[in-house]
Amino acid sequence: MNVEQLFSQLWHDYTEITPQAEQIKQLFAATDGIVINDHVAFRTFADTPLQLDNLEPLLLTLGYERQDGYQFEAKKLRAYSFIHPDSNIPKIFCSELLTDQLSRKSQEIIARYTQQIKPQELDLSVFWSARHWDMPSWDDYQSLMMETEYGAWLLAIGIRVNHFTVSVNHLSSTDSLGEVLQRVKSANFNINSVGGEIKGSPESLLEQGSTMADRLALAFADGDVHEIPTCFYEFALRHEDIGNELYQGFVAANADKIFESTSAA
Ligand code: OOG
Ligand code: NI
Repeated sequence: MNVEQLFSQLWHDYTEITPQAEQIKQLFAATDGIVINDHVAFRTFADTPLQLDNLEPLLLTLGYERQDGYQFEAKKLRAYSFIHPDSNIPKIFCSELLTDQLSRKSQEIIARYTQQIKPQELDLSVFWSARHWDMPSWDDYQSLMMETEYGAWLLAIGIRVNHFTVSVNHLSSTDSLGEVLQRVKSANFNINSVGGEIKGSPESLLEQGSTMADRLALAFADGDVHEIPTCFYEFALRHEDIGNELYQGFVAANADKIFESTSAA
């Protein structure tokens, strides 16, 4: 599978539970033609066969290079970003939940599910493999939600793309992230306003905004059906660094707030 086929598979998997992304993409395609993807993101559980260190080699095989590492102490996450030497290929942001830092109760809940992950030789299909464990009970989901929204999300959704990202730099109709977000709002989609709708500034070289995740009714293990957040769509505007190159990195302070796009509010 080449990188192009991978991203087409990922888009298919993502839009299946994130119909807003296809609608918003069409909105911009209508005025801008082609919509370029800046990056995608994945989430996983540390200390399992699906941990970040086991996913990384799959990306390296595709020619990606590890770009940087990030810590999110309050959220108990760590992450790596990956960049491809071919600048037309989207970047990848991959985080993992450091479960050993959670309360014993949360650790026990997560372990009951992650113990079901089979030891396996991973291939690229892991990136759209979703849950490797039974659907959680609503009780477990809610209990986890009180301590780690990321953990609850990951337990219900599993390993699959968490968001695609419109590259605002490549839009022909505007060079303003504020205008982009306004247009998305006018089409009746909710924007993540944690810390302000625009995360970052021209000075930090990366401005980002995102929708609030779509919501999908899912049947939990006890048979109850509940609507929960799935995935969201992001918009990124990159600025030139001192070498007059568009900054290609991520900004941890922005990311910390983008994570909140899957929270319920
Ligand atoms: C990833 C959040 C970070 C970015 O662009 O900084 C991110 C996530 O929600 O899993 O995507
Ligand atoms: Ni992102």
